[in-house]
Amino acid sequence: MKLTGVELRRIEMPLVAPFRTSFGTTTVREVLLVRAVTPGAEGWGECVADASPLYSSEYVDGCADVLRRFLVPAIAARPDLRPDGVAAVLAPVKGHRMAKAAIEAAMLDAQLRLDGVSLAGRLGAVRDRVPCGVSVGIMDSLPELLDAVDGYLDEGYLRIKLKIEPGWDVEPVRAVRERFGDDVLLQVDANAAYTLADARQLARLDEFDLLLVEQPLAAGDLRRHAELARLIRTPVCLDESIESVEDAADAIMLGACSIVNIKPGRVGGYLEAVRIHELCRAHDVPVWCGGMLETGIGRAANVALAALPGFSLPGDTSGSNRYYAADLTEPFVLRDGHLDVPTGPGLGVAPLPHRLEEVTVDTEWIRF
Ligand code: OSB
Ligand code: MG
Repeated sequence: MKLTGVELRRIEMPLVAPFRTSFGTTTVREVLLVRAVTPGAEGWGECVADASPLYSSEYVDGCADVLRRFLVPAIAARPDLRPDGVAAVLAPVKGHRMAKAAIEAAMLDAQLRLDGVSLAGRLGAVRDRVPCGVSVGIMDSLPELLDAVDGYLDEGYLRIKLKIEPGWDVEPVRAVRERFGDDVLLQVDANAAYTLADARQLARLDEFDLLLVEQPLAAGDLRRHAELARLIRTPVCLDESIESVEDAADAIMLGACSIVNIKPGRVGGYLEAVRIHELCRAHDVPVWCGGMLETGIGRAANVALAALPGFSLPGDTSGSNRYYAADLTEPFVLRDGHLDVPTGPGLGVAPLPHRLEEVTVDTEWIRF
């Protein structure tokens, strides 16, 4: 494809409420957007890295730096490169998957707009709407948590995920079960806050019939996840541990997980995400689409991915209003617990120009 240049744009999006996990609290989402410009169309990619390297080693300034110095120049040197060749051209640069995913997504969006094809169609979607869950942060008290969950269930969310950490695990799960009953689809996410020495504490969650426990142990620790999976009844799901299709294959073989959270940014892009989906499907391992507090740009692509056949569990693909009073795009609105999959070319959505202006803090144009 003929790129005339790439824009790196920094925006700041205030969340409707602080989001607390075992690794930190986010109140303003600092997002790096990548815009790929061709003579006939432009495409957008949202980099999911956070401002600080706490969820993973990547962070916004680091992503902008590696894009500017290494990734964008490597792409500029290959004038006829198509989106499905991006990963191979960027492979000599080690790691930096979130940065790679963002430029690949922007090029995919531009190419698909030129071709008049939706991202959902390109990836192999089989549904026109996807069932949605919501990720509920750690709160200061149980009453606050119950209020938040009550509100989300009222809105129609089909599955609740509670963030947990040592000291905030069995009690919040028990409180939600007692108040809302056993029929609520409920799962927890520890973001690697436990060690294998906590196996007995994690086994106390067994009685609550959770769908899964997400990433209880450290990202690099597949072996201990496999041990833990034998010590508890709740199915283990991996998030941070899975950065590639090879990681997913290893985790499945070792018995380190029986469910996979697929986040396109974490694994280096939507095309790698599809490969992980295919591998898991071949092994009867359910997958679901994770989230990183995306704006409408990243959300549109996640919803397209979540419409693939192996995504058999509700994802962290919540409506725009769960995150932002005003989204960057036309808002995604929950209807009957589902979000519609965009049907237009590429992402099917684009930033609203006035909104984009309001939230932009920096832009940088790299001419090819
Ligand atoms: O671990 O899934 C996670 C948000 C930021 C970083 C990591 C995670 C999350 C979430 C929220 O759980 C998912 C979402 O609603 O976007
Ligand atoms: Mg997670």
